[in-house]
Amino acid sequence: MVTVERARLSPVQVEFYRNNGYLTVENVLSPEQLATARRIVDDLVEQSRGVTSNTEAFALEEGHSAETPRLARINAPSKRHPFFGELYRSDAILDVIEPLLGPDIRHQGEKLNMKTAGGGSAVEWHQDIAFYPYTNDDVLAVGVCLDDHTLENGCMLMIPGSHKGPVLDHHQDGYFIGAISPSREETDLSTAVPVEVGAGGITIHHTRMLHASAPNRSGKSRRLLIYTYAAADAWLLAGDARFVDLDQWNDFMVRGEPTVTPRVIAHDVRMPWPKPPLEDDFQAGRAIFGLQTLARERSFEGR
Ligand SMILES: O=C(O)CCC(=O)C(=O)O
Repeated sequence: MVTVERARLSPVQVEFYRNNGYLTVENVLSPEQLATARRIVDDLVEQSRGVTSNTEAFALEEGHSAETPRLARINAPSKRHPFFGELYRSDAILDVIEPLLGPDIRHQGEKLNMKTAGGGSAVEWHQDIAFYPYTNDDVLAVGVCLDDHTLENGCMLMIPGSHKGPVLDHHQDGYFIGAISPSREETDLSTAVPVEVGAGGITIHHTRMLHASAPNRSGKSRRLLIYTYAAADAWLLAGDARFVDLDQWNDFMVRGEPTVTPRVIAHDVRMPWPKPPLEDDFQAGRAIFGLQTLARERSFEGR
């Protein structure tokens, strides 16, 4: 039997995260977990052959057809297969992030960005906190790499240290479009670093990290399962469809104890409202893939 050593962060890695706002950790998934995740994703892509427009489960990529299924995103992966719920609750991931978030952790969101070979869409520059403002900023995203992530297949790009800067303007013509305008902002995007990780490894980025990714121009897929986690005392300021009552909210606790006394820190916040008149795309999970570009290409002035 092969024993897999569980990844834990060293003090140097924790300091790297605090200073730079991101981190990579290799070999977080066991080979068996990786193989299971890939098999389930392949099955879901098979199921998408019968789909001709965006659904609750699938955001379609350009060129999707029954013959050549191409997905931009699988929404809410744990609703598609329980494995993904087990994974976001697993010690394999929680042991890694506990030194960054503290002992009380809530799972806050999930998606699986597909970036298929030969054309998977770009993700424009944005900060996650612009979509989801909280009472404090102990919030991060874990990206579980189901393939090797390289510059060629569109790995994430990050601006080290940007998590210490302001929340930038993600609006255009008065609407929230989920992307900054590189020409408008003072941020120096030339300092971007590619975040390359092997399959089975994870990326971690702070909720204020400015990040993006290029299209996948390679012949290899780049699948990224994203789980968002928050310290239990970080409460959303802009609402959450899952927050129907306290019991349901607390069901998303994955470690430690819940609380009804949010920790409120002084930090700048922008609300992700109003949404542009592209509600179907937002609901279908295309708020990142494609929509950012679509939104930019349209003018919402006067609507
Ligand atoms: O898939 C990517 O490259 C990044 C995705 C991302 O930043 C997001 O979905 O918030």
